[in-house]
Amino acid sequence: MIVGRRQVETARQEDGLASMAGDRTVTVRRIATNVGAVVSGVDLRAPLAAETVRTIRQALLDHGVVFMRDQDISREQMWAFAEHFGQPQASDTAGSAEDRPEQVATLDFGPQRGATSIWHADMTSMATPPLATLLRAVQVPEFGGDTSWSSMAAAWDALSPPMQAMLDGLTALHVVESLVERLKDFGPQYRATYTRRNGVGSVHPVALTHPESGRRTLYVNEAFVTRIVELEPAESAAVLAMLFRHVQRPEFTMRWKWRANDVAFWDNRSVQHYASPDYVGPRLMQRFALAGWTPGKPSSLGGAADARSASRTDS
Ligand SMILES: O=C(O)CCC(=O)C(=O)O
Repeated sequence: MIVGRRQVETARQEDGLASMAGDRTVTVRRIATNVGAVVSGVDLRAPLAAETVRTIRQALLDHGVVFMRDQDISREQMWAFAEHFGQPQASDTAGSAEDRPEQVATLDFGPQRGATSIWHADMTSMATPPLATLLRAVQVPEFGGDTSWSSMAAAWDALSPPMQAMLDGLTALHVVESLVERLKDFGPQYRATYTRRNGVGSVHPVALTHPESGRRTLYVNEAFVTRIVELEPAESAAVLAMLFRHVQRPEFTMRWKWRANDVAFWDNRSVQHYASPDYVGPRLMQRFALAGWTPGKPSSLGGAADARSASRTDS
């Protein structure tokens, strides 16, 4: 179900003209009903006009994930783009404000690819999971290796009012251990680094009000959630099985077929994603995230960046 306000916003954007940046027209085009938009007319090799940053930020809030094609950019240029929206970190779990773009790895998940072929928001086992994530395709297979995203606001809206009332106010336990298992041989090393800094898990609300869009969203994912705390184990297992299936409904989702130099940028507060492991040959991606937010608490895209530029101005 799409609420009226969103339909109006969407119609406004569908005329394609979002803003002018220098002599370029920046356009935002939806690619599915509930999630995903392509932003065109942006060149991430050049400094971005403030209006372009605002357009991309709004597109991310409206659509959960945005894509920019043909971005043959360096790590430094991708990092500089990300800094408009928050504090980039090279590692979700061990990163800090001291991280630098040269630490961003070019990865082929290879034998660990099963780790991301499950519906998830990134690292929700942390007390402060990443706010948003960026992924750039460096080399893609001829076919396969698509990534899908699902709108957690659409998933919430489609639940019946009695089910929403039951879930409202409940909390869920998110743990890292099932990711450790999916990482296979790499798992034990990952567990050691992760738990030293982050413990083993966190409890977050089952449903959240998105701190910027104001939409209610479902915040449980199959990769990390093992238990709804307030329910009996058997009740919890049954409800979670229903919800993990529910978020996959095709009408909440979109699927992206990668080309080299595509950049995807998603809001971990409002979407889940799934990487299809159905490819042969190399699939090389560069990936990093924006420093975390506390689910259920205020947070904003651009909040950290705005604060940093304000403090630079003040001094
Ligand atoms: O490789 C992909 O398409 C997505 C990987 C993923 O799940 C992630 O970066 O969090």
